[in-house]
Amino acid sequence: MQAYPHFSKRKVEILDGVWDFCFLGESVNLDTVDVRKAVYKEIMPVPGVFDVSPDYPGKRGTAVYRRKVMTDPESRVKLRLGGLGLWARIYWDGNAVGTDDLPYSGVEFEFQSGKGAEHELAILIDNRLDFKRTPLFSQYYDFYGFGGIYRSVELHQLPKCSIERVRVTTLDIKTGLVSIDIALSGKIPAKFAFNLAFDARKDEGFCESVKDGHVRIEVKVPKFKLWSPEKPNLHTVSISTMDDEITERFGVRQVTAAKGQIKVNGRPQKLLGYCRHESHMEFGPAQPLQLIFEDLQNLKDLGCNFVRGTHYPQDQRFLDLCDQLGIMVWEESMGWNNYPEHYADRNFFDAQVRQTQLLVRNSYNHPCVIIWGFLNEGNSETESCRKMYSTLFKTIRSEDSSRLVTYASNRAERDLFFEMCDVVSLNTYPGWYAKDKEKARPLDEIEPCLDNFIRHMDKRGLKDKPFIISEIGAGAIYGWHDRYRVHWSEEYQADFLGICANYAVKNPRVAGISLWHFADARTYTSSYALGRPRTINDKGTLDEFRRPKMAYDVVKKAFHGKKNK
Ligand code: ADA
Repeated sequence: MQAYPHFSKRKVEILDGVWDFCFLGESVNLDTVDVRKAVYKEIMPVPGVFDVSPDYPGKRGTAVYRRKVMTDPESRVKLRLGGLGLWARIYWDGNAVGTDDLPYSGVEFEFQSGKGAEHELAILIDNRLDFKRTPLFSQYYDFYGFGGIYRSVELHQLPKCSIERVRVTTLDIKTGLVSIDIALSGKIPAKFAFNLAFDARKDEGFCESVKDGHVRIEVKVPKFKLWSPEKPNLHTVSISTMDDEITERFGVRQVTAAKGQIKVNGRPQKLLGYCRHESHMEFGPAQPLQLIFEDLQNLKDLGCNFVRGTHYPQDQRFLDLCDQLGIMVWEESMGWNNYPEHYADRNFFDAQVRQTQLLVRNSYNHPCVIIWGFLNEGNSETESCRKMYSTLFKTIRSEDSSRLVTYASNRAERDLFFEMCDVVSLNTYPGWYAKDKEKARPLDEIEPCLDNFIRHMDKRGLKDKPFIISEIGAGAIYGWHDRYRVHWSEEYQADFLGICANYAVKNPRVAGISLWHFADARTYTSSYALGRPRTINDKGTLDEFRRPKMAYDVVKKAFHGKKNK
């Protein structure tokens, strides 16, 4: 499955397959490394991560992937990478053409192909934990930092003037009026002549002035149908010239927040769902389509209409499928409990801004994405961190004013920045990381803790902002049962999630919930793992192989509006 956008006129080669592979070592100096000297005795799949493979399990170091590609001589080419980690440098015929320090981000590199038709493409990957090189990922994050090429790689041969992306923004849900923003690159004319066709219908000719490489027009989508979670109608728009054509898919829909509610096309939606990591014991983040699809089937079966894609930009195929299935998504850039010292670091600050901007640009046309987020559980209680938060809000809002913006806070009453949000989101673990360790029944902490926070919001004047419980959960080891219904047993987790899911369903002050989390996932392999049996974050309602735990049926009943006994 190739995610949107599609390009039907230019030469596009999907480079997925088997590449040559060489693991260079654990202490390679990246300033002096010469990829031309690599000796390729092995092969590896792309997409794929070497550190889940039986030959390199858990290995950290530097590796290089290589393959041959063909292009027309002296052509302008673009390499589109769906996402990789943790850090990469790209070489074309032995020369560096770009670096990527944004794990999971979709990135592009444009360059000249040079002489001849056959070329060597090499991607140097480094998955060592180094704050300087990869400021967005640190060892203490509670999810595994994989090494490899996570998603598809495409090579495009570009015409003289190429159509890069088209952004479609709904302006009026009554008439189907949308704005179309076409981004061009290469030899850009002062006036751009193109054809536009919705849903592969007859096209219409336009000739418009270009401003800063963009053409903007407003048009009505003929015979449009609104996108909603209940009826996920989609449209396509194709923009074409003599030598290039792009097709983007979009939905006509409007997202708003008012009086504590989140609305799609003016209709209140209660968001019921899960946080989900793109992680699997065998594939890491290089998810087969079948896995993504089955995860979504499970979520649908659970009664979910919402997924929070934690804690990084999501696979575009996942978002395409959510568009089709009517699952609303919160997508966020990467962060995990970052400190004021991180925000004070120029590299980190800059990488946050770049990844957040790319997040919005790459996923702009997905109607399923209704919320943008960033800095999961960052330090939002210290005044010196305000600049990082306000900059990210500004970054998103200057790219997109059609969605809601939030961040998942774990600072509760101490949080200083809720006022900046469209939606207030709280990660909280009463009854798990319990405050009162003397309590005989920690489950009793859950409802009062949530009630208290809602009272705090009201007192603070935040009553009109929708409230999402962005994380809440408890660990359970798959197959471990206990009549005491204690911590780590499937029984405890089922009781716990039952309380949370029912609370969210019944309480009108809760606009949404994303339970922590959908499926068990690999985490730390250091002593941070104490409290993470098997080095897995086992708060999944399904285990790491997607086997349902007891909580599955309990949540399913609650989300389907049925009362648990
Ligand atoms: C946090 C964090 C999650 C996970 C969770 C947990 O809320 O956002 O990524 O680490 O805690 O399992 O404790």
